[in-house]
Amino acid sequence: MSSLTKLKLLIAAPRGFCAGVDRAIRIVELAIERLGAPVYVRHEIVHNRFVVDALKAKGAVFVEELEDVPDGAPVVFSAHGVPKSVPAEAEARGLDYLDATCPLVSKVHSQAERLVAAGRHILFVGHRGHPEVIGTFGQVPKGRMTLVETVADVAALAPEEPDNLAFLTQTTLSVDDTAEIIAALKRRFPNIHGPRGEDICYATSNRQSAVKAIAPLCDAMLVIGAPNSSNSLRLVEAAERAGARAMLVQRGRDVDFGWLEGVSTLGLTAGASAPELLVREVVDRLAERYAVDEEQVETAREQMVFKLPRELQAA
Ligand code: 0CM
Ligand code: SF4
Repeated sequence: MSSLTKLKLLIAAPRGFCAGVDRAIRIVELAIERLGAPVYVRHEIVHNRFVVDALKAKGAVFVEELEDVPDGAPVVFSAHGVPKSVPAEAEARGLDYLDATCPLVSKVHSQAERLVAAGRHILFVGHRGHPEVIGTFGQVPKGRMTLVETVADVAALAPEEPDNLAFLTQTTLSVDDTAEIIAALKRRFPNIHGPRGEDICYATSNRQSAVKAIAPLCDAMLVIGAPNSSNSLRLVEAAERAGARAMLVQRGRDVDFGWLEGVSTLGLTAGASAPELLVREVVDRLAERYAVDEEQVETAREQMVFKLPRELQAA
């Protein structure tokens, strides 16, 4: 008989890769197949080191700026999107580029352009410094968009034309925090124009809902994801707010058995950029110390698939 302590493991579904991540990785793989290595990628294609390392092994070279791409080399832009200046510079240099921006991020880009063309000033709800925020700000001329990170920021706004505002949001925010910020915006600026809800994507909101369903049943929760992955960090917060201790881990060896002391029911999920093989790795690591009883808790089914860019569709 096994002497291992029992551990009930509730695994969230949906978890892990979303349609935008699948598409972005496929774009890099196909570019390497079609054009040959090396294919340059501007910024981590998605925020996950294991995805990045796997693509490096296939011939991708990751750089932060376009100026680090040599003349004549093909380049892919990451799923998070880029300011308009980036494809413009690539064109000016005659670089062959592919855009792996998630279509749900591109949708926000076009809304931003349209709103500014209609003369509105945009209040953009997002996290300062995140590449998606930098990319979306880069769709419109300087001064036409203002960042709002918190409810307190809303109170401090002093727009020139308070009746001519619109709001948009980053795709990977906390559903609950964003609802509060939008409510504050609508209270202060009753004529503000905005999307029906917000621009948080289906994958972000489904993964948060799954965590909220599981966390109250758990003593603790592990979220697989990278420290620079916004959607993964939001899952840690969602679990904590739902009453579970929560921790972000990048892979199996990050599991801290000391931290798990006294835990009899553990929740497990993965951010939109974390591959499923890491979920298996974490479960295997847990099985070194516990008699793990796995159960999948499904709160939604996802069937979203995004088309590849036209240049790659024939492949
Ligand atoms: O935006 P975030 O930091 O969550 O990016 P990610 O690469 O972890 O997840 C997928 C995406 C996008 C856009
Ligand atoms: Fe697109 Fe959402 Fe996935 Fe980001 S998390 S790549 S916005 S589907």
